[in-house]
Amino acid sequence: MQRNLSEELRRIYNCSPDELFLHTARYERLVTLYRSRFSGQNPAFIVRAPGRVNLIGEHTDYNGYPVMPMTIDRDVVFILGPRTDSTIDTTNESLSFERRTFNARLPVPPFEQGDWGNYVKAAVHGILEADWIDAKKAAGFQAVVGGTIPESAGLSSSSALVVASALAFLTANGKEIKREPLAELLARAERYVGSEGGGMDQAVSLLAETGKALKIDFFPLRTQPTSLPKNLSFVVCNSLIRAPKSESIRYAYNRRVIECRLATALVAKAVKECSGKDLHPTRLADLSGEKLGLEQRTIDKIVAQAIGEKPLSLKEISHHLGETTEAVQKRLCTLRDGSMLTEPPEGFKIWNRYKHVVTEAHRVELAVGAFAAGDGSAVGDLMNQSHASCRDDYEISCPELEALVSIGRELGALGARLTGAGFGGCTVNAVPSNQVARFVEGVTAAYYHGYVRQEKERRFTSYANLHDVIFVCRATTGAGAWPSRGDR
Ligand code: NG1
Repeated sequence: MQRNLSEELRRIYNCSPDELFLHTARYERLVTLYRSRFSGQNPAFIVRAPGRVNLIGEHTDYNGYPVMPMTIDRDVVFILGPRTDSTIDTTNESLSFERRTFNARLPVPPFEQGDWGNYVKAAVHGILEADWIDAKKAAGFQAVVGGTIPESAGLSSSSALVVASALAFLTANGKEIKREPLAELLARAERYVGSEGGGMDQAVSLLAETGKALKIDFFPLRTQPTSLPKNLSFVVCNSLIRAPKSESIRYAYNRRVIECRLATALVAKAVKECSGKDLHPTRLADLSGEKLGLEQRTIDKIVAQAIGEKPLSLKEISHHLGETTEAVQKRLCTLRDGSMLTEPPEGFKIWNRYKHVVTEAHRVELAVGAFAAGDGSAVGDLMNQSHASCRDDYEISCPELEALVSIGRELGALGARLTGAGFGGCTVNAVPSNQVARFVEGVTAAYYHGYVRQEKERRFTSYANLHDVIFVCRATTGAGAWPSRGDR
């Protein structure tokens, strides 16, 4: 009995016997919790979805350009049983998340903004809307949910919750869906919570392979497992600045999505005026040098000449596009919930966002080569360039991330950069494996025991265990579901 669970976990985490012991104890604790919260019943299934760290390719996914993340050994786990009615009843291991119950029937109205239950609803709503499960007959499920991915830290805890919820709902209904279409559906489904995210997180959580990074291309989704350079480790350091996608950060994230949409329209117009090509792009990658049969440099020059490098007001953008401001707002600035993104007072920074996306996409392609060649120092250089572009052109860094990146480089990281959406969250550092212990010690002294204690007026999140804020990434398998019968 015990062997079944441990064997499954050994396959997933590919870890030492000591760590396996801890993983097994965690799952057993969740199973016990299930029994105590659901009047002694035994669970039928276990579902697990990992978080991720993005190595390179930031804010490229929603533009149709590639990314290169890897999973981490932190995840969301559901211990569940199907129900005979349509109720979905989820209770969290952590008491800071209240129990959430709803009906697996359309429509699925959201809980209040920011509620954790909305990520469960996002998955269920997406699957029902796609008609993958008959909305009139869908069975609900009851589950205990446990998570070890730091929240609001750019490590994709929200998407792991969406992926796990989807697998729980599908499993409870005896339904299997291929990974690629599921990842594509869940990328759209997660927008239910109000941010206009891309598809990286759901794809890597579902399609990752043990010990490998995953190069992901979009529209259509394609993945390529990529070996990591030998003797190179990736260390995540949490800045302890929370970056939740609510309020100001959601605006900042959505603003960049809209700036890229505006850039797409402006670039298409500029290329048309120059070459006569009538283009109907959906996203920036539809206008890449490769797609247009032109040198990227040529396109960049056309764009710079046509729109300039300064921020543009909505009025100026409308003028370039030959449309009224109302028409541009409606066509390009409308968010999923139907609201309009308000114009930033300093204007839309079209050129800078465009420049970041195009150069970052190129860096991902170069990184594929550097990974294949096992060239750690080339990987590090590309990560450093990526960080500079994220900071200067995409403007998603903050003083704490800057401090942490500098500390990382001073302590021997070949590359150090912010990872994920930015505005706080984590850095990822490429460190020679034989220097990891020294690196972790150094960052702990300089950042967690130094910077964080000195900068008292900043709002750092507290932590119980240093291993949760600075750790080496270990790529686990992608998400999965399995029967828990043998684990009773
Ligand atoms: P995180 O770091 O999980 O907030 C977000 C988006 C990704 C991607 C990155 C930036 C969601 C669910 N995820 O990730 O798709 O755009 O930012 O590269 O919105």
